[in-house]
Amino acid sequence: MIRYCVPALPRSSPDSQRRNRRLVLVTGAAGEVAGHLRRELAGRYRLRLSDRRPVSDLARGETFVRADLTRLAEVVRVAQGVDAIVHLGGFAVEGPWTAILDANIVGGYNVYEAARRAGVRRFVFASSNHAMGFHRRDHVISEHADVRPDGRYGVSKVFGEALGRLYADKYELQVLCLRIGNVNSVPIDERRLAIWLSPRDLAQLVTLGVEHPDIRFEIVYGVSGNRRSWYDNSNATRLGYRPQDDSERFAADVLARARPSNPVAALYQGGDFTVIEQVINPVGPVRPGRQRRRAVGPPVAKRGARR
Ligand code: 15L
Repeated sequence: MIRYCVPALPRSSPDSQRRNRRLVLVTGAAGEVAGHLRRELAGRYRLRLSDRRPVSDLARGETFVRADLTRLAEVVRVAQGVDAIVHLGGFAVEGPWTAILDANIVGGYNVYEAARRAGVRRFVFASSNHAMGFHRRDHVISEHADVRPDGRYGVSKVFGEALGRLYADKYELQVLCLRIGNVNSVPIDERRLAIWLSPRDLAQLVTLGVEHPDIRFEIVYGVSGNRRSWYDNSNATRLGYRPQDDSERFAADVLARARPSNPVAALYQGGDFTVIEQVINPVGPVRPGRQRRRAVGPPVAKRGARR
């Protein structure tokens, strides 16, 4: 494996350089994570943004092409001519099976298959900490730990990683799976102190996936350099990841606001996802005139501790 370090982002450069920049397709471009990523990657790549919902605030170097991930032909069309795909699209929390099936299982397959049909060489897959959510918080896990999804959503992320392995082995797609914790400007609660991913650290990881010369198939944890992390992220370090942020500077504030939580959720890395059926995205946009609903679910059965 070649030692690699992400080159600094060129903030301004001549037109010729701008034209030569890699063209990167970002799915799920209307989402929150994409919003952070677009800001952080500004000037580094040309971005083709895609989503079912429109993205209207286009910056220089960005174009928008609408596509529905459940329609293969549409995804193949948006993947034409790109150097890399950053697949953020899909259903982003636990939810009804049909929604996850369409957006993440069918949609995930379509995006990998579109990469193959369009001859794209690089793929960054936004996996999730919820692929591993039934690991206990007092265990430190690496990318080699058994998958322990904490819901249908987590299962769909394991499926996306498995597709990545298949397309890497069979079609030589170069795949980086990021098991993303929680992307936000600041960590929002005690669990997120362990799994927080700052926007600039997200951008660094995505850049590794797009540019690292020697990636075949890799899984890393998408977290900042948090002192409270429950991940052994040495695979990311080996690839050259040098996180710039650590949630610890927010810890005192976050812990001062902490409320007692469900004891089962508090035991496992996946938190609430392990005990409730449908999770309202804690960092998602609130539509005007609508209150953010509290996540609800069936009564929680008492469980013993498990590995
Ligand atoms: C995820 O995978 C979700 O996409 C995100 O919205 C958060 O809920 C995050 O996990 C989390 O665990 O905080």
